[in-house]
Amino acid sequence: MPKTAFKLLLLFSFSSLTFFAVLLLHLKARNVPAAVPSSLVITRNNTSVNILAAAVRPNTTPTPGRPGGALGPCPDGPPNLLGSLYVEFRTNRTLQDVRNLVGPFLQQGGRYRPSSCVARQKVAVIIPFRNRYEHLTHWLHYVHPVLMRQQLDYGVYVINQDGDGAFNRAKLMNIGFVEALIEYDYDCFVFSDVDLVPIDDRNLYRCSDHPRHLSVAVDKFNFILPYATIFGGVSALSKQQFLKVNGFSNTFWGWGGEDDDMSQRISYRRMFISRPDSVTGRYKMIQHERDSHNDPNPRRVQKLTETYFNIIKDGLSTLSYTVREIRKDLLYTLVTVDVQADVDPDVSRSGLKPGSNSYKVSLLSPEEHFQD
Ligand code: UDH
Ligand code: NGS
Repeated sequence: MPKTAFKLLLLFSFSSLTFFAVLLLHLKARNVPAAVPSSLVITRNNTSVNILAAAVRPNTTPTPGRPGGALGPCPDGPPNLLGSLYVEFRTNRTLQDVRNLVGPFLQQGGRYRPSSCVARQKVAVIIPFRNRYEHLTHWLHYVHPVLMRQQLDYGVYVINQDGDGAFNRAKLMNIGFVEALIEYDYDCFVFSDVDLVPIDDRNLYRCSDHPRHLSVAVDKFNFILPYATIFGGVSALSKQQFLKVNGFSNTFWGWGGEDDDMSQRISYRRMFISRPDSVTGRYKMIQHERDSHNDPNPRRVQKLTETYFNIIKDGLSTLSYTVREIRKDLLYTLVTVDVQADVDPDVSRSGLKPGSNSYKVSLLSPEEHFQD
């Protein structure tokens, strides 16, 4: 081989190697697992709040049940589980029926903790919500007893989007995380659609080493996981895991994609999705038509190509909302919020309705809602 050609080949190999080394270093630098922040400022009611500061929590945190001082920890495997459950939605049960049935075991706000042992985890169950009281009634009827048998120290938070603007499931869940944390020192957050009821109580509403997808086998999908990375429906993240991914994106308006965005956040932060097996992870979904103001977001697929660059720019760290009302029912805490659809440029980009906050249908109480 002539000397010049050899030199050229050497130069080419060297520059290629340098290029790939730099590229690798660059990707690695962007992809380092983020440290969990020690302070996190969000905007709540136009005021900056550091939600990780202990001072945020009132001294009088509700502590339902007997004082836990003398009690031992609950067993890792709750002893009173039933396994497979019978679930039926074709009944005209009312919220009052459910209050009568499970209310005696609960503290105001849908709070519970076992009286015979100290729960292994403090779990906030967060439900993104608007105008689905009938579904909520079924959910409360079936899920409260499951959570009690699972011996959790838990609270149920229904995060109700005020007004008729484009629905934002993910932002409501971020708000639920903050509102629950302001109230009590939760260490695990289960995010659940209101229309999904587990039909096996061995599916523990707890957090594990990695973010957990719980609604693995839904009747609507013939009890088959529709795709490997799905993270929608019901999922659980510990406080640390949720902080590590900066929560959900706030900018998915309308239906679809926000759960896939979270799934990508998890993998970009070097975590995996854990799941129960497909028998334990069975769910029944309450059938329904598409809600108004929750049309598929036409930008959702494009947005998923941007997750990587948006994790730190869009999430808990940029969360801003206004609390309209906090109402304590015996069965749940209802937090009605303005998610500020009218000031988010992503809403108009999506072509969805910014909506108004003067349309107060979502502020109707369940009783009012059921009146003909
Ligand atoms: N949600 C509400 N109110 C709304 C929209 C959504 O409470 O107006 C909440 C609720 O917790 C629900 C979750 O957001 O379970 C997810 O929304 P969804 O149930 O609309 O999403 P899903 O993917 O259904 O289950 C999409 C519409 C399917 C139409 C099928 C027509 N046959
Ligand atoms: C995917 C959506 C997810 C959704 C999943 C299941 O296509 O947000 O379907 O939806 N992703 C995108 O649209 C990018 S379901 O059939 O349960 O309504 O969760």
